[in-house]
Amino acid sequence: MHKPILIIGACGQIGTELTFELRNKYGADNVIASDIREGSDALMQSGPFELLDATNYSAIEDVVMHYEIDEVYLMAAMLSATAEKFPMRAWNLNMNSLFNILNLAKEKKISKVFWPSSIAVFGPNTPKENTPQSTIMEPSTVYGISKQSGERWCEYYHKKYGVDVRSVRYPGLISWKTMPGGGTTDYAVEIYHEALKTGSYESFLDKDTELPMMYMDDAIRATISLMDSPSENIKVRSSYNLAGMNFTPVDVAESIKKHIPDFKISFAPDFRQEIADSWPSSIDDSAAKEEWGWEPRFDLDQTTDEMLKNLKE
Ligand code: AKB
Repeated sequence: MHKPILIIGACGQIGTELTFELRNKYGADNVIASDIREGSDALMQSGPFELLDATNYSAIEDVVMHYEIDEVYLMAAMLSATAEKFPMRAWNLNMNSLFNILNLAKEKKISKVFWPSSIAVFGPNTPKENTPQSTIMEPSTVYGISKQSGERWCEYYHKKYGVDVRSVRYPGLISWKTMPGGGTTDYAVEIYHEALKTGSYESFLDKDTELPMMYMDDAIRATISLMDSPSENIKVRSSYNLAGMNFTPVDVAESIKKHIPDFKISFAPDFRQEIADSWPSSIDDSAAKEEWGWEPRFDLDQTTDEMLKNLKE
């Protein structure tokens, strides 16, 4: 039987789906969901839940001891667009939560950690096309700075203290179960909701802004597969590049038009354009493919099919 797992930030976009999937795989009682607020009824009713502040070390330690937690997935974070508005709050949340979990692992109170990084670790001086695993990283956003620092700390805790920490650099994630909150890639979820509701969408990113994206099922599969891989296969202890598909707002609109021919898109770029312009447009994820067998399954048209079908229901 798998040892108990704690998910911190379980009510967010990734956390919700990760909780369902891990509960399916390891049994509901083995997966403790936690967040600073309660989540959807479906999530709250699917297994144990604790209200938990990711920045409160002793509260996390109490939950870890109480449930005899072995693995922690730390999904709580402030995303790129919101972090530009609240830089110090973002820094405190994104860094203190990570230190809390790394220190619990250093003290051998837990044995494995998953922590999400992001394509935001890259910056305007990074090669934009097929961005390599190791390259220039000069993030120009608060969120990107916190994720890049986090990566350095993960690698440091692994090398110095033997902490088994694993991470991927998520691209923009597209899902129908939970809305994203405060990200720059959120347009790629909103557009499907608006296509069904009003038949049109005003994009806050410009028409030819190409970004790396991924359907949530692929992201969850990547996360669990990385955590299931033998430790010796995991050579990268900062964070792995992870790619699914790349597209622009126009590409999504064209894909939606195959189902809703009258769909209209317009463009009104706001402050998030500058953030998007500093990020890669495509990612080289060969290290993840070679070291732990990563392979994406969903392209843009398959994502559109899934999104429209499920949102309609
Ligand atoms: C964001 O837009 O901030 C996130 C991310 C790419 O990490 N979706």
